[in-house]
Amino acid sequence: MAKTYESKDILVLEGLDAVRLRPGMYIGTTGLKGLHHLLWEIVDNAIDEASNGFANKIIVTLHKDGSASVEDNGRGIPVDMHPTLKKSGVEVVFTQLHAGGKFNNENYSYSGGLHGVGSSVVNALSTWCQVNVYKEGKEYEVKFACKEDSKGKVHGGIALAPLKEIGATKKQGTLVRFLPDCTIFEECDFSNDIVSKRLKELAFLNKGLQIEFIDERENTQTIYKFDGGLVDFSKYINSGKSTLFEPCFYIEGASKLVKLECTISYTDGYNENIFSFVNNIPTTEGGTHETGLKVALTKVLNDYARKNNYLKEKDQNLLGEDFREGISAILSIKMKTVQFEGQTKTKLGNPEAKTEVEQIITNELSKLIERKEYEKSLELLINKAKGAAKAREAAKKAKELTRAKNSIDSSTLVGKLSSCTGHKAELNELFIVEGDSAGGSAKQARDRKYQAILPLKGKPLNAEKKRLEQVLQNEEIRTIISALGAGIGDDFNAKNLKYHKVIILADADQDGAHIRAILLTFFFRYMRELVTGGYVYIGMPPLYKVSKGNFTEYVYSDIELPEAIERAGKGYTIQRYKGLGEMNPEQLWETTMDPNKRTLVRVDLEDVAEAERMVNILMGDNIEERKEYIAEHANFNKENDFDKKMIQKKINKNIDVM
Ligand code: TSJ
Repeated sequence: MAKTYESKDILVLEGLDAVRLRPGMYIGTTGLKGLHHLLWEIVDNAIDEASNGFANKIIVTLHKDGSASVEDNGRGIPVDMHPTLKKSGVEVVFTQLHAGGKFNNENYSYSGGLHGVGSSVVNALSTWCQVNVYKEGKEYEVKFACKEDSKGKVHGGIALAPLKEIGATKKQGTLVRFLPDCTIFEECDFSNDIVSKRLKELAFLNKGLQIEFIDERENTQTIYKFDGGLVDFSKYINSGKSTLFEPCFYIEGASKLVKLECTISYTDGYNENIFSFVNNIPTTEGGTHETGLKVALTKVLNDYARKNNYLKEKDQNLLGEDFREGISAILSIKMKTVQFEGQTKTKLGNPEAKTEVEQIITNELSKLIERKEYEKSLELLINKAKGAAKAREAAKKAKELTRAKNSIDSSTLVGKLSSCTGHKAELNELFIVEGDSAGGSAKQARDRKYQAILPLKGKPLNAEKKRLEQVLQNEEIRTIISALGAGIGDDFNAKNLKYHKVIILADADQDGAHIRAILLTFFFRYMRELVTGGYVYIGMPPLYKVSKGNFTEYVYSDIELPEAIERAGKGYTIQRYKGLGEMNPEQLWETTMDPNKRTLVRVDLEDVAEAERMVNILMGDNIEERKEYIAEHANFNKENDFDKKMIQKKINKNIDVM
């Protein structure tokens, strides 16, 4: 009797053999991602039950034996007999592969895990799988496992016995537990990090749904439940940033084809952050639904701006990009048949999604912004967009300006530059010098044939935080761009460089380090080839002069001082330089500018990384981190990490002495 059941089943299960034969076709990869796919498939089914209003609680457990289980408090998978297949609904769900070639249709993405692959696929790829259904006072159970046939071939997902009623229960719902087959997956351990992140995201996307995550391996239990849904998600995403206004805009709506939820908020930054989802799946590459949102947003806000006199009759409409500066939006839509496209199949392709989303958001947002409580928010928003438009215009002008030919001679910007007389770029050096007084000394000291001097007044602006447009508006920066003559951004061309050595000369203190870091960050962001091509150098001014009689030695770091003193012997004197400005032109020439004596450290990409870290801390948003950094470094006037590295390079003779 048992034998008949088994053989008949193996016949039916040929479909599941196909899954084991080519798992990649069904779950994309057999790596860590594929492994988690199995779990998401089961979780998705429970989420569906909740979305349909039949469950409000899901428990996901990672067990010590490597298995995972998912339980919901829904209606329970149907247990009655399937009329033609002659088995219970539960068995059908776990043994019948989805018909219709869902996963080999080109229009569908089977890879990348964009939608359910069917619980039968999970079953096929598991060593064992157990399902318990709690329904109408009764508990049912069925177990599946891998089995070897008479020819020694292994089949997966075989029911060890038909679904059985095993007792009475007060519970209601479905529990599925499975152990992924380690002979199929390269990686067999579920990641607490991946699972908790996704479950939290799902809880945000499904307002009010309680998702409990238990990791028995680590003895942890977390409950995710967000009654604010996307609004809570938005707060979470924006935490740590300052927002332009509170609360965010929240839109909910539906059409025949699409159900939609959306939040729109703004930070005081300049980045565009739109997070979108289709059927709870992140669409990182965007797609038609995002386009719909953008079109609607631009239209509604332009209309509002005009109606409320933020835009005068003569003014042009603001552009979409203006309204998206600093935006932080979340769009979640649900629709039946979805087409995913793009490199990672995370881009929605359905054309109707654009028109539907555009329509719903246009209608709902228009209504929303008429409410008095949003008046102030909209004023801030529109003024920000107008600022973006202004910057956009300015950028255009600045770009034209830097593109202008012969800018090095004709531009008034280079007024402060003392250029050199020689015309061989390979030999020419541009010294960017901190402070007018040091700049003055450098001008007197230099060899005017091939050395040009550009004094920097204050700290040039932080290139990391601002928009390109703002960077370009900074006078110091524009002077540098003009002086180098090689353009900026995409237009940069090292062939046009007027100087093949760009030497940053700043004091060996905290301010000097800051200037070095800012300039390096700027070069790296906007003239990358200048750094990668090895054109940028750091000049090393001495910290001390040790002398006795006609013995003189310049010392460049505290570490090297004792040795120099020893060399000088009894009766030495030490002069400590507090800055470049303290040196007379001769000394400056001798110590930092004379190619025969000076030390130049060529900047490499590691230096840039360190510089960026420093700039981020010093000019970033994290006040605590900045305080810590300053307390640690500035108060004692010690070298910072960046300068330490430079000095180490010099000591290691890992330098280019020119
Ligand atoms: F798919 C699955 F088996 F992996 C799975 C399904 C896993 C988990 C954890 C939960 C579920 C699931 C399925 N939860 N709830 C349901 N509901 C149904 O399958 C169901 C129940 C009743 C009716 C009905 O029309 O009465 C219809 C359905 C689809």
